[in-house]
Amino acid sequence: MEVGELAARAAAVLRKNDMGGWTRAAPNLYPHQWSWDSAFIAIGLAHLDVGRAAAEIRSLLDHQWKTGKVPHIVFNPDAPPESYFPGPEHWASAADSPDAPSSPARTSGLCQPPAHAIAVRRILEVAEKRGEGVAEAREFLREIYPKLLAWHRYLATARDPEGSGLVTIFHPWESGTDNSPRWSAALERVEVGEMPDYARLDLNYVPDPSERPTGPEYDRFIWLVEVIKRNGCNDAATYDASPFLVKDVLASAILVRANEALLEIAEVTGAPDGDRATIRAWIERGRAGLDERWDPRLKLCLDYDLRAGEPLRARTIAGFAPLISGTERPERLRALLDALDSRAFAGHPNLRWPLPPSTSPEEPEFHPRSYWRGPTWPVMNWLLWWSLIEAGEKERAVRLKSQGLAQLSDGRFGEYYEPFTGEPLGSDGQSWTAAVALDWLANEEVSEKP
Ligand code: 9WN
Repeated sequence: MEVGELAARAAAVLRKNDMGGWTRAAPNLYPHQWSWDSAFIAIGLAHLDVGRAAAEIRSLLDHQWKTGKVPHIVFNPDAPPESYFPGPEHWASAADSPDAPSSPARTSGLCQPPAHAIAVRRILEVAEKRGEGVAEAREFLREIYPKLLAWHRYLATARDPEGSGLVTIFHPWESGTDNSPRWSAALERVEVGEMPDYARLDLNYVPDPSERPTGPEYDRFIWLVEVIKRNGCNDAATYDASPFLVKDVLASAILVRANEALLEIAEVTGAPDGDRATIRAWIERGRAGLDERWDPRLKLCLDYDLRAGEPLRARTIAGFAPLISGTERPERLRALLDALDSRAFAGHPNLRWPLPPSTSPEEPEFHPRSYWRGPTWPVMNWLLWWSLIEAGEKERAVRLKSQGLAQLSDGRFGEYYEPFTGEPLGSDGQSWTAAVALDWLANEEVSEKP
């Protein structure tokens, strides 16, 4: 498909999923607003309408918790109860928490990787590049800065009481890579207790169950929600009680870059020097924390299970965390690029396009159709493309982008793709897939009005 047509189709996906100031993650499978999806969606929207891109982040942050937490889902009050599980009824206790937001729409009690400051800075960058909406974007940065600062402070404190620089998560959903083998060993240690029966709804929309997490995985997901609810969605109590307590290197790497973006936002908005010193310290601590989780044999970074006191050894896309955070060690960058090119990832000879699968095809738990266990995710390709540019690896970045666009050239904007056949899987018309396509295409000097 010609690039102008692809951009027009991507814009149409975002228009169709626009619920009036916020965007559902997918037309049927995900009828609510998801946290990190919104960040990528805002990046795509910036090319169509700066005000609308700002509204996407604003509407999410309107539901920020009093602790600073940005919820992983803001529920659509108009979505029928049978559309998504666990929905607002299941999360009713989150609304009862003294920390919950006073906004009328309900939220989940979890959070997701903090890509939002990266998106906010990009809204200004795109406005400046296009010479449109610059004043509006700057005004938005001023408005949103305190909320972003509170969000990052929450992650640096409530989610890192050890001061390790790494984000702790209480649930695989908080990683955004739900059924990844990253979490297998930690999840196996979780014993599912007594809980009410539940009915999954995701398989109503994705008829091939092999594309979604399994029943035993879902039991653990729902049990961990139960534990968090029984602890009143209180961070300290959940920290003590949750059988799943891990340091997430991907979220931590995104936080490092988000803090860099926040530092620039602080400059633009003239924030106090004290804030800037705090943010700089968070960046330093984040990079140091990731250094500690480096595995020289795998040439990847590994998550860490706080309950078992051991690293979680799985070769997944999250292992590229130091590439995403940026590293001051040239030899580490070299090792990461070697790992990326190797047959364990984008160099595997049977791939439809040389794009890194979410889990290495050489990993025993690899499954080419199963969600985060193998399929290629366009949003991850975007993150790696952007990280390669930040690392000064322009040629590689250009190659990755052109392969990433080739993958999307059928205009279906799948949620994820079978890495060997290129078949789109999960939901079609996935908002963040369309959004990253728009950002890539805009870098090809193509833009579309909504
Ligand atoms: C649970 C919305 C979200 C993404 C996640 C992805 C998937 C939800 C689900 O969809 O997770 O949060 O029900 O499977 O794993 O990354 O944010 O697109």
